[in-house]
Amino acid sequence: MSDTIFSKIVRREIPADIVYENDDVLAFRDLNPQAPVHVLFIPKRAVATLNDAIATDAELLGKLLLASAEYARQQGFAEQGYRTVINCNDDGGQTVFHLHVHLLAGRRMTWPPG
Ligand code: DGP
Repeated sequence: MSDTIFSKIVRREIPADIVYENDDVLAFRDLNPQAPVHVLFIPKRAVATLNDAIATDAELLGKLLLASAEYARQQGFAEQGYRTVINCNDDGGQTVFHLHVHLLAGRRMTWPPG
C-alpha cells in the first residue's frame, strides 16, 4: 500500500498530539474533532482498509479495540460511554487509507449516524 500521513505520524516525521502508545498501536487526537474527545487509534503496521484485513490481522484488530477501551478507562469516561467507528472506503467516509478506529466521547452520540 502507498504511504499515508498516518505512517508518517508513526515514524514521527510529522507532528501529532499523541495520547496513547503501546507496542502495536498509536493513538493521537483527530485534526478535525467531531466530539470533545476524538482520538484515532491506528496500528503501527499499516493495513489500508478493513477490507484488506486478513485472518493474521485478527489479533491486531482486537488490540486496536482493546487500546481504545483502555484509554477510555484511563481517561475516566468509560462508564459514561463512548463510540468507536471504523470507516471503510467511499461510502463509509474513509479519507485516510491506513485503517483506524475513531474513539468519540464527551457528548451524547446520535443514532442512526448521518
Ligand atoms: P476517516 O475519514 O475515517 O479516514 O478519518 C480520517 C481522520 O483523520 C479525519 O477525521 C481527519 C483526520 N486527519 C487527517 N489528517 C490528519 C493529520 O494529519 N493529523 C491528524 N491528527 N488527524 C488527521
